[in-house]
Amino acid sequence: MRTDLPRFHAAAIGVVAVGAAAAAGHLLSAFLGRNSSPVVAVGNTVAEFSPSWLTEFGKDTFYLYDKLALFVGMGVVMLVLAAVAGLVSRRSRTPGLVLIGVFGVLGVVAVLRRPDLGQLAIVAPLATLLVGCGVFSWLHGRAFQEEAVDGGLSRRGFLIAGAGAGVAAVAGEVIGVSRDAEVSRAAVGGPVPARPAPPLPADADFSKLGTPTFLTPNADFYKIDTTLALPQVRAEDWRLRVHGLVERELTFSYADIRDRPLVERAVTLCCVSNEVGGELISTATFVGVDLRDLLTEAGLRPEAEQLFSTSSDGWTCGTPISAVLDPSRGAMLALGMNGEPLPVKHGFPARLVVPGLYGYVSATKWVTDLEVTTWSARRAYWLDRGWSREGPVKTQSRIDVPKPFAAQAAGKTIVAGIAWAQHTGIERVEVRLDQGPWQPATLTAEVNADTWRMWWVQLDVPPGPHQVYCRAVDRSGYVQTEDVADTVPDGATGWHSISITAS
Ligand SMILES: Nc1nc2c(c(=O)[nH]1)N[C@H]1C(S)=C(S)[C@@H](COP(=O)(O)O)O[C@H]1N2
Ligand SMILES: [Mo]
Repeated sequence: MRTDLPRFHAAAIGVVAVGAAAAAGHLLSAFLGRNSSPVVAVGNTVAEFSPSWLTEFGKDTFYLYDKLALFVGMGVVMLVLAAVAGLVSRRSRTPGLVLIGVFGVLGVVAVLRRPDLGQLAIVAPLATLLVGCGVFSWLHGRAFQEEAVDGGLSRRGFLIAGAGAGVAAVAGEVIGVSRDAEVSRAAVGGPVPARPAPPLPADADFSKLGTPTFLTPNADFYKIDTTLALPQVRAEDWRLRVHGLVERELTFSYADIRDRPLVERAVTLCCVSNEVGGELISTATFVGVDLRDLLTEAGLRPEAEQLFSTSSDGWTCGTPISAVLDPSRGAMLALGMNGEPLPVKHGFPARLVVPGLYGYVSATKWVTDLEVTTWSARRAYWLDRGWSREGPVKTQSRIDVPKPFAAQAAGKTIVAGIAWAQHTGIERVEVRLDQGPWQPATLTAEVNADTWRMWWVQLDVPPGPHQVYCRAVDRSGYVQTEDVADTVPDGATGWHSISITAS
């Protein structure tokens, strides 16, 4: 009779046990809050503690798939560690149990660190810990019995544990996604503005020429955030606390905000990570209340410098109080977007929108806490990762038509695109063929200074290869600079240009 397990068999026991453990936690997280899934919580913690060079590398290398890359990387590490737990247990189950116990405790700690979970959430990683140790012990025991009988693999045990894990993981994903915030979102209905935005002029875009539509459909609106699993905040559970350098602390429920007279404004949001010519810009009508009113009701103290906002998942953002109070800017606490409640991925139940500032210093999604404070007292999330404290949106323009490297017929050619200078407004856009003169483009009607404008121009293009450039001039008289700046620390600059070949 053998006294130790074959290597492959031992490793497989570790892998199946850890897989079943992770799946069990994931299934429970569907009921306890998505972020209580130990795998998600460990991923969040890894992302949080990663040095900024690593997260920047991840973003540069994997672009919008950096989170997927993180999960795949975690999966590989888990697989290896699980196999190791099996391999060190070829004789006795104790070493593997200890290792799995240690992973389990790390999962518990990662979930405990989440700021957005109730106390019950601890059940998910505890289940992971128990299932991991239990399945490991069980498979290990069976393996020894069966080894004694025929020296073969414990196929039935693997089948049961493996199938159970698969079903639990898929069910956890499906149930988790379908519950929570989506249900609540469907129940609240679209917030109705007492002061709707003025109707859009008929010529608000040149989408027939290939520019974006003036309003970006919610499904196409660019999305940027640090979360791995979308925060699931139900409107009925949501509270907004206003505190810090104020005369009186205030707390609002969803109904408190929704029942106030709501205002609707069209605003173009833009990400500081948007490269010249990039796609991280979109426009929507937002419905909400003036942030200024909430702060005024709380009574601002004169030392106030920064509105420090926190989301349900612990992301933080610092906005200058001056921008929040500026009546011409219309900073909002928004509940609605393009006639619907905010989509979950855009911050349901509530987010901040402050026209003229990049999202990372203004647009907190799933916002639950507003602290009025000073710059020195609080440092927001991206500040310690190389981005600057203030982020006014830089005046920019982009060519959308023709597409780069398009083969063109020589002769009259339509060039069209977008330009933006939120809070200042676009004065004009100019387009240049190679080193020729700048030619003024035709602009769409201005909806308001906080939204993008579309433009088009007709160029006479001789045969051969060409470069087409555009630049915007804003209402302050500023001419968009040719100087190229990286997105870090406060937004890219430079002219967008495309190569075309006419024949
Ligand atoms: N809670 C939370 N809010 C957030 C972020 C985040 O990571 N977490 N990212 C900000 C950034 S960098 C941008 S550009 C905008 C993007 O908003 P959108 O995803 O609705 O387009 O959200 C902002 N609000
Ligand atoms: Mo951003």
